[in-house]
Amino acid sequence: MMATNSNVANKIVVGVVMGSSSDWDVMQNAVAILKEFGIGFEAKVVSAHRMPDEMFAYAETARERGLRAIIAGAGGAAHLPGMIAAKTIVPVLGVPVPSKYLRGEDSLLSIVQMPKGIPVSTFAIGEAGAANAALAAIAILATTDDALAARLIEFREKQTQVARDMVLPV
Ligand code: RP5
Repeated sequence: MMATNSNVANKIVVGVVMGSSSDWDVMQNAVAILKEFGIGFEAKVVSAHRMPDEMFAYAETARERGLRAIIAGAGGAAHLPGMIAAKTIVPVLGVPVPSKYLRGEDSLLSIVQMPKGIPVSTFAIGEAGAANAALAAIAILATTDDALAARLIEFREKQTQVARDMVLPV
């Protein structure tokens, strides 16, 4: 699905950041959706506690560099999405990455419980959350891009048809 007649293909409009390369197994599900829709994106490791200066620089320059949404995944004490959101008004979509000991419930609560004033849109733990964060970023872009909106509608219609065609073994 290429982004013809769309203004989102030729420039980087979505940032995908994660706290570690170990988050990639989950976060690649966001990247796969962005690629499917032909969205210009960048993906990189930006660790909140190991690279705090780079994290601030990334967030502070996001808007002027043309980012329209930032998908941020992290696990454990997952402060990356909230800290990025604190430094930019670009919408931040947080993905809780499953953790070793608490299965990502720590990540989810860390990301979702933002105090009033700095929002982080928070998605499901793991692969579904990463994919849905990308679809939400696309929905944001589609508010000002009719060609992209048409492709998102087509994507939904295909899903609907798959569900209609489901057959149970009874
Ligand atoms: C967080 O710590 C990362 O987002 C990752 O989910 C978790 C573990 O990181 P590694 O020890 O695998 O680098 O910062």
